[in-house]
Amino acid sequence: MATPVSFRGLDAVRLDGPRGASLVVALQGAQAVSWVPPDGRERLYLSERAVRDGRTPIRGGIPVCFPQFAGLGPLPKHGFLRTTPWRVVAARSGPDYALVTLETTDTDATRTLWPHAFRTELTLMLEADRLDLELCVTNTGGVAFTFTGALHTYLQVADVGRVTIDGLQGCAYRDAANGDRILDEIPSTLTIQGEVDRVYRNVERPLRVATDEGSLIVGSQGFTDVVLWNPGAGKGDALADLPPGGWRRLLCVEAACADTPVSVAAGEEWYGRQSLVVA
Ligand code: TA6
Repeated sequence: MATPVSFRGLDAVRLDGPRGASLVVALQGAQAVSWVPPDGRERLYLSERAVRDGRTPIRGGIPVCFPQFAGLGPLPKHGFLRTTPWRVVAARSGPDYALVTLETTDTDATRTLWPHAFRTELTLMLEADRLDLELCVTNTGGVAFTFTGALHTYLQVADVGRVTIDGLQGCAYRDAANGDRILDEIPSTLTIQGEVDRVYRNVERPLRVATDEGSLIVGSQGFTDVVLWNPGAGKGDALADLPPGGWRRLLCVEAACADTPVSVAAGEEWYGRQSLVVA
């Protein structure tokens, strides 16, 4: 059962899962804005300065970026789905799970920006210590299209400088904070010191994101890339929708198709998934 709620000023639905786990999903963008597993600790960062006007991107949670990742094309940054209203099309639960599916389709406004017919569905499945998000993109038109995109997950951390990330060894990355240089010298355990904005390519293993308070295993399927983003102090404090020092409390670990666009033939579907597991 997905219960309509107002969450910090956002129109949303709430899922109550096993052992007290909960999830809140804003209707704008089908954006998860709160995930609390049974231990009671919020795992998603949502800025207290996030704009809640129904049309500005919401800073935090899990934005759905489509059909363009970041500024990799002529569309608004990260595409238009994160500023689009979605609707709930299914919700159900059992003893071990609760799930909700939201959908949006092309409109006159989206076709003005991007001349394609599509349906996107996001299914969010909550288990006791696990959250899965599955994005399904259907080409409902008569010609193939390509897209880039991401599930732009903002994890909440006590101090980003104390986080370690394992699992990216061997993956080359494009360093967007460093002139888009392609680099491949990656230590087995990564830490975040200063601004980080990297697209790791062809990531096949799940990552372990460890904080002082515990770890998350972050996996994906369908998405080829993993993006790590933290704006650091300079850029973070310049963002109007982040509070001073807010950058310290977030780390984006994104399941993305950024550097290799996805092609979807007429009438076909594409699926991508990100899984977050409390470890
Ligand atoms: O995914 C990383 C990134 O593209 C960064 O370059 C950074 O700008 C971030 O997304 C947030 O973008 P936004 O448009 O939400 O400010």
